[in-house]
Amino acid sequence: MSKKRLLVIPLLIGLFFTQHAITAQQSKLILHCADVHAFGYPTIEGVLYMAKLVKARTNGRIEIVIYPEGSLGSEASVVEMLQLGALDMGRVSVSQAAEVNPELSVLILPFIFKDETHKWKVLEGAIGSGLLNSLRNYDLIGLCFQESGHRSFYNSKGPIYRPEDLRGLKIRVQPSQIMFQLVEYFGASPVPIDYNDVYPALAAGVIDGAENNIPSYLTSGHYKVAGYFSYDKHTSIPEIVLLSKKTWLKLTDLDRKIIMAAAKESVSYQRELWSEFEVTSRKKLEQAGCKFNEVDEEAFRLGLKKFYHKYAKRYEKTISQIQKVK
Ligand code: BDP
Repeated sequence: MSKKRLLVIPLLIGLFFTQHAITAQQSKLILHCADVHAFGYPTIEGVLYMAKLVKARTNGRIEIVIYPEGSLGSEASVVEMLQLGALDMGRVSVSQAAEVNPELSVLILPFIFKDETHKWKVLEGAIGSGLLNSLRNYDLIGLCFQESGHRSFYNSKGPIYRPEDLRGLKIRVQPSQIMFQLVEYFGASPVPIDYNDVYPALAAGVIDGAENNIPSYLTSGHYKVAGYFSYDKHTSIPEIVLLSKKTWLKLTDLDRKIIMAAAKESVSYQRELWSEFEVTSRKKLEQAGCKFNEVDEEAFRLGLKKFYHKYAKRYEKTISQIQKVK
């Protein structure tokens, strides 16, 4: 072998390994994901479950890193960052995704679902997947829905039994058009505030109450400053896990399939976790001295036809499809 060849071969081998190392490094991907809740809350735990599946199925090549407790900003700004491609993933309330794609508003409407079984038939059936897909037109990829129970009113003044009892109360709402209209329709004064700013507003008496599910009422600490929880269950807004379309377009077909499948598989785990968390949260709240009361549900449902007529007429077709799901 000539001297020249002897030099070239190790050079080529060296080049091969450097190239290989660069490619391996390049294909390592970290997906940054935002959530307003803390670790341990079922939304985050659902995404962590998904992350574990993705990591295992890509041999550690794709990792999902979560930024909890609203550290990346409000849910509205998270959705905007996802649309711009400044963030890869976010878990938000459907009400915030509906702000960019109003078609999702059907999932927010009061008493739209008969019960949890009906809700999940809708979410995991043609209507739910149609709504997830519709987000592509808004630069978002809908990966899956998550459970979030029912939302009810709570406040610092006293128990609510009928909508009339809400009159004169300043109630925080999510920055969402439908939620604003709904709470106003029930007779309260709606005040849109970002989730992580609600506690100080309640503590300072700027607002009298808010509305949310039992786990959020506990983990946000709102119960400490608004001790009356009235179980009216006026909406059952699901959570949603979103990916930026800009990130999606950079993925290979195989990676897209892995991520989609992991998201879908994480749902039953998240739902189970949710049921347990809801029960333990209520126990803790009762021990802390919170006053829970049942309401006159008929009084809350009464007149909703008018609400649907006034604010949801454009979704009539989907609403009737939802009602037909058995
Ligand atoms: C919680 C949802 C969270 C919302 C929050 C809110 O998990 O995504 O941001 O309600 O009311 O139940 O803003």
